[in-house]
Amino acid sequence: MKKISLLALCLVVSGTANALGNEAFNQVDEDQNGTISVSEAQINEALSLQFAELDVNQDGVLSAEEFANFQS
Ligand SMILES: [Ca+2]
Repeated sequence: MKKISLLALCLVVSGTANALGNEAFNQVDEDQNGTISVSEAQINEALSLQFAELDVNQDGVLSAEEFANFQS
């Protein structure tokens, strides 16, 4: 629960600070493979709900660029 709260905070701040945005991305990208899968996105409800919309190229995973469009 503490981990999710910290993540939410990072996501809120990510709109104005790119470094923190990258930190949020790395936290969601649990296996650190550079993309966020559907299961990884489930750590954050808002992210999970927006997943299909954020996946612009429809490849089933979110890149850092696609994740940057996430609005928490
Ligand atoms: Ca990943």
